[in-house]
Amino acid sequence: MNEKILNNISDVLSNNKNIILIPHSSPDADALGSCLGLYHFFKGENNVSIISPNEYTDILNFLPGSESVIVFDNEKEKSTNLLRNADVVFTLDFNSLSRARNISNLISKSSAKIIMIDHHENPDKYADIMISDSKMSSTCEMVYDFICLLDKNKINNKIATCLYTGIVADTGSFRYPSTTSKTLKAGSELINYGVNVTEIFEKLHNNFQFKRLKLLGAAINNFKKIDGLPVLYSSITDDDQKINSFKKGDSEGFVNFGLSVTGILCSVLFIEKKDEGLIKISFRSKGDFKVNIFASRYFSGGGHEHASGGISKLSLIETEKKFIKDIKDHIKENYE
Ligand SMILES: [Mn+2]
Repeated sequence: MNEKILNNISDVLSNNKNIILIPHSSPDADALGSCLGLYHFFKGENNVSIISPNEYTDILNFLPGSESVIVFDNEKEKSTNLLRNADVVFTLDFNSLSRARNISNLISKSSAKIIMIDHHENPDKYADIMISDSKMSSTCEMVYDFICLLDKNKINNKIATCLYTGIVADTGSFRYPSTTSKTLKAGSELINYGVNVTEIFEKLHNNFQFKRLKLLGAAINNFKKIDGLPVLYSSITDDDQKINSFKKGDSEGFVNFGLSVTGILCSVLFIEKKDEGLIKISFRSKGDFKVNIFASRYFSGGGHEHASGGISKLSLIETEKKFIKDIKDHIKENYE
């Protein structure tokens, strides 16, 4: 972060401001962790609120302060008023206003200064102050650096717990290629504030209902291989979800199992959403295979090089057919 940004930020963030923190829709641990980290940092000297565009998985309810998160879908009037009176809006862990769904209009109309902190590629230029670096492991690592610059002395156990959780979630516990020595150093420094490493691991990974295990079974059973390509794909049908009482976040991480197979470089999961009339798609990859390019070209999506999302409005069967053709074309064009 250069000095000019820091000066601008010090101007914007003098005390007693109305600050709103916004994660992307269906926030994950990194999005919510970065909001909550900043929430605890600013609280006391400012009026600060977190507004999530929609509901999120209750797995994240262990994060300190999560009870104060306002869900826009449930409290539209309150959220709108808060945004109307905001001096500063942080958008965290997303690169395009559309990822804030129904809030995006309110953000673009707002007279507040907008500060983006994010690690996704190709960010839109909607923010007054843009702190964007796609080489960073997580938004939480960036928020850690940001807080260290502003006032490291204010870091406490709550802030450290929120930021550490986002970092471990986005790096697969410090294993993904985005993990750098700086990431590990941030993790190491955060642990010094008394972060309970084991408890966070248990809450994130060993905290599910039995039905979610059965849903995972269905997803694993549905994996198929495309002949001659290092690609696996699976699907979760609407019925699979009904039988197993699907809740938001339940399928998180399922797609990664495809990458556990020797030689597989790309794994894809289709999730049928009959009520929304679409298929949600998760793409994961390793090595040179960049799924964000594929996702944006063929499935109106995007994200990180090795972890992206997309959608399809075709039926599940048609989507799978289209995918098989598209991925063959794409690999032929780019990798052969
Ligand atoms: Mn992230």
